[in-house]
Amino acid sequence: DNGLAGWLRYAPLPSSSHSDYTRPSSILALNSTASSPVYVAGQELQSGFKNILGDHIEIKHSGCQPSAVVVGTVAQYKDACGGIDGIPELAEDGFWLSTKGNGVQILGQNDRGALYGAFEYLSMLAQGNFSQVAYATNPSAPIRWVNQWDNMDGSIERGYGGPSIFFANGTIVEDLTRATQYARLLASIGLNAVVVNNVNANATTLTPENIEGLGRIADVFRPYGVQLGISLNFASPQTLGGLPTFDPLNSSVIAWWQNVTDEIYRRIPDMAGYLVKADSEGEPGPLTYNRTLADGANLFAKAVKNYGGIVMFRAFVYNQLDESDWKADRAKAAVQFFGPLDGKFDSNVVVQIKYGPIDFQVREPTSPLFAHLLNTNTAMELEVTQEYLGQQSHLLYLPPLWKTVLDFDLRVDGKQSVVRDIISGKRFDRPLGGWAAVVNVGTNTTWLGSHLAMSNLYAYGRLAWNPTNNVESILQDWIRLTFGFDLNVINGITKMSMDSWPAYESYSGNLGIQTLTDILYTHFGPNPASQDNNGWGQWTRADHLSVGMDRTVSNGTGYSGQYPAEIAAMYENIDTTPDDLLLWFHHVNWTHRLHSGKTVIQHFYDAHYAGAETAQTFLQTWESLKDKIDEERYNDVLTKFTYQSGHSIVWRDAINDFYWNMTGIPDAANRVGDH
Ligand code: GCW
Repeated sequence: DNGLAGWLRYAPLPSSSHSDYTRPSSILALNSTASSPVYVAGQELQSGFKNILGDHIEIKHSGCQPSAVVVGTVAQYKDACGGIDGIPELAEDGFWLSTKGNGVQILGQNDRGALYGAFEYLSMLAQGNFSQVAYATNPSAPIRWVNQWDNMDGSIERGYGGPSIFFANGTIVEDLTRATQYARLLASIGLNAVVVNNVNANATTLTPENIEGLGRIADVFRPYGVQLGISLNFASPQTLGGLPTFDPLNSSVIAWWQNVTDEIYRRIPDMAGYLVKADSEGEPGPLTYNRTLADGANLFAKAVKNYGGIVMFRAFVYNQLDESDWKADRAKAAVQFFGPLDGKFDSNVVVQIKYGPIDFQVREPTSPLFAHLLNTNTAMELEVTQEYLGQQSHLLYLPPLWKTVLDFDLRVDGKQSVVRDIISGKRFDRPLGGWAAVVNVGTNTTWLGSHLAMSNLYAYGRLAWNPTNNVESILQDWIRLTFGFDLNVINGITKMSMDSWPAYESYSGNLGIQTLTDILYTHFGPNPASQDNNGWGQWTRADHLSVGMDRTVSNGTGYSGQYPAEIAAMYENIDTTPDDLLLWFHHVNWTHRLHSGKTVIQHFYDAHYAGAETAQTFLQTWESLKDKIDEERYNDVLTKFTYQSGHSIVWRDAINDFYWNMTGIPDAANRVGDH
């Protein structure tokens, strides 16, 4: 099936493109244990050579041949072949790749790093790149995780690629073939752990039978260097364990968690750690007992500490609010809850923070919490699954959106404080830190529900490895690996993908008003009325005269004051607030003029027409690629673009009509309203 392999297709290269390459004498994989990543790397290289180049190359596990492709750890290489010059000190999971001279050396700092190096080399071959390289590369941060929101019954919260590859009927599925294939895909882009169950966790995940099942998942992940993580339900000691309480400071509760943790590590000695959503959206947590969120996190941190485990504790904590209070603001919640706890978390706790202060919207300012946790490990949470962003029915290449946050300089203490350097641990000198993305693949053979959506997963891994990577060149690597070398295909998919986020933003929510999807149920399709008059705090405060959330200190919710001084000053002042976040920070008349010179309302009208028009071009571009892409994938994607071209017009008209009805302000181009 064309989707299952994702970007690991190893499609044959035309023989003209490799006429002067010399085939290696053998593959030397310096570990003969079948479950080791180095062994897997050897197999992977063999299959790559066979499929990409048509060469059958023998695998060996001992000896040392200069003309071989050698894969192993630096230490294994020293034992087998003696020393090697010029390799700098590698960080955990890093690798050295040299194709100079007659052989190839792929040497990892650890087993997993060696496998990453093999995949990088194979990616070069698959793209017809035979250049001579010699370099060391290290990941930006140790934590490069995937979160799956899979429920034990096999459904997936906000999953658009079918039911779970891990769970069905309350337990772990027998056949873990897809879990194995998933681990392979993740390893190929340097990701090192998967939290397999939903953050809205079911306590029954921890029954002895299910721990055994999780152990089987960990067993199929392990050869790929992928660790398993588990989401916890905070009330488990009570609901599963039968204790009268789940107070995190109660000794029987502490003992209960330690006991479960010991059981898990008996079966899964390399379990990565726990992910916890507590006191959020109805989930239980320490606040029930007047304990702090840090008390809650540290409970688990202590339980996993001796096993080298870590606790990802989510900062997504907020309360329902009353819109009649002008100063009420959900965007302030994370800093209010977590700011005062800085320094109170154990060293193996990482606070996992969504990129923006609300919830994966089409545009948000950087979460100010990244500027408040100077003595706490942090990670950024992204969404590959396109919850509010079209649910895989709309093309949306996400990395340009992610970059607005990753590259943002928060200017903590007046010094350069780029978010990617905060989560890597560099800026505040933290030992841990990194990345989590909600991915939500399912049993659909496209994984995410759409072939083109896989560029987001691919790019997530590449950015977690190196967030300074160029998002367009990452995309083009993915296109070549997935669809081949035809220039029309590469240029067409590149253009559509790079246009996709601006287009979606244009025909959904503009100027930082948020996405304007239905927020009450589906998170899909236009429903601007759903934003206000409820407690969710995703308000637009729109009426016939004015729109936007006043988040200034001087007259609004005070949210802008949560940023370090220079950033706070920029957002506090309407003149220095960028247009694309105007309505996030300011409440203005619909006739307010943007920096662009347009009024707010006219910008809405125009953007919706322009965005929907761009979406029409996607369908045309795709149709122009008809003979250059296999029928199965061509037709599958065609269906998506046909849908999107129509739905973008639904969006356009729904939003424009809604605000025209509200304001009565005519469209200068006369398209909107009763004609
Ligand atoms: O955006 C919301 C989603 C919920 C999700 C929650 C969270 C898992 O709509 O489905 O719950 O965020 O991130 O916890």
